[in-house]
Amino acid sequence: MRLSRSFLPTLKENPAEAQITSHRLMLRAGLIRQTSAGIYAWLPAGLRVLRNIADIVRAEQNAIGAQEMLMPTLQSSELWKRSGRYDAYGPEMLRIRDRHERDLLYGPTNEEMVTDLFGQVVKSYRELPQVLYHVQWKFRDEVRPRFGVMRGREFYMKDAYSFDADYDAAVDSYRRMMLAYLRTFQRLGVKAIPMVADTGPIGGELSHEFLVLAPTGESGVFFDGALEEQDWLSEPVDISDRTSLEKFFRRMTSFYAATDEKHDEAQWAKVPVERRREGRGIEVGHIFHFGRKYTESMDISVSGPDGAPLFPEMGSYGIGVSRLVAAIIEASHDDQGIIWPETVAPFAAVIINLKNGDAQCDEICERLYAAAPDRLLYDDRPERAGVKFADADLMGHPWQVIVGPRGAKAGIVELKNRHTGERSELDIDVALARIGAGA
Ligand code: 5CA
Repeated sequence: MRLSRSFLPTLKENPAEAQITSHRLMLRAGLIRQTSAGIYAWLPAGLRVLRNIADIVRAEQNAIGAQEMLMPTLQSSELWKRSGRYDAYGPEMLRIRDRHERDLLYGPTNEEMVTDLFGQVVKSYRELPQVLYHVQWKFRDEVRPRFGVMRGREFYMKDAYSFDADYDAAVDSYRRMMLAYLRTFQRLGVKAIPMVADTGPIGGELSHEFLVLAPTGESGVFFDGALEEQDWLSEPVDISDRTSLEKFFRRMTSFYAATDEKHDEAQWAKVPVERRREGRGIEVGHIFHFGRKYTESMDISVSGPDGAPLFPEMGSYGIGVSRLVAAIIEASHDDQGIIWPETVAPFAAVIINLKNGDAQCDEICERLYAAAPDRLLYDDRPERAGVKFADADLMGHPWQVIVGPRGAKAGIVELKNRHTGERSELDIDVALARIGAGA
């Protein structure tokens, strides 16, 4: 994308309405704009980040055999009356009436709808397990939407739902999902710590939250620092084998981690002092096992091995995709701006032309840009170098390729790494290879 023609409105000043860093930086870097309270438009750069996150989430869901579908945002009230949650959900649910006086709602979550669809399709226990997911907008009429997309009213969520024949199989599904989550967050470049959690209005008895550490987080957290050092991507787990899943889960849960609601001083005391980590965290994911709560209340069964009706055991598994954009920024920024992990960055690199109109600079920049125009941002604006550097740091591109007249004569560009601040002078092709845009 050429910056001179793009819709990437950066702001020099801090917007007055933004109280936390991620909200300020998301507005200043031109990622989002508020359209009404707690509701945001995603501008081109913001949408790129949102998509990159969702794609990694999808890849790890698919890797454990979850199947993607897409359910609508509007749901019939009838579905929610069957589970008993239509009244129970309260004022957070946005209720809508259509021209035929039918009651609809904007989905805050999808347990009812997915259970109903499952019941229409799956007839026998032999077809289990099934894990279904979608990535879709949700709406919760929060009393106090705040901190930008961190606590919005409309937000983007991946929600998955598992259906199993019995409790043990449901626990396997839960553990597979736990692994998928750990791998997802690691690939996203954030440390999200799994913690035993309360189940709240979703219900159920087994639940973990995933929290990203940040001083602005809403929950107090206590955990064993060893959890931050684990490499879940190379954890040897055979996801089709119960014993292997159990071994992984035992190892993971052997490290102490709890939010202030569940904190246990006696267990905490057993964590070696030098490994104790205390702070605040942002909830970016939440997984639940709740058994037959919905299949029974909605009367959805399949035929069991003995021919009698069997009510599948369920779990539901959420990731706050739009909240993650903010959480990643909270965890990865400096005074100059955002520092995107490479896997989620809107652009792999920005090309900074220090002298627009200089034949050699222009030629080199065009050549660099042509290598991957979809993934590179070319700052071709007739601005001062200082403005370009400041915007590049603010937007947080992992790499800056700086092209000035002196280097251009020798076919050399400067490469700056946003994360480490390291600079090196390189041949054009070497620089392209370094930013992952080489031939
Ligand atoms: N049905 C279950 C799991 S699919 C569920 O809805 N879980 S949840 O309520 O915990 O939401 C899942 C994730 O969505 C949360 O962990 C959080 O990251 C995100 N989320 C929840 N509310 C908001 C909100 N108001 N703004 C932004 N993200 C939110």
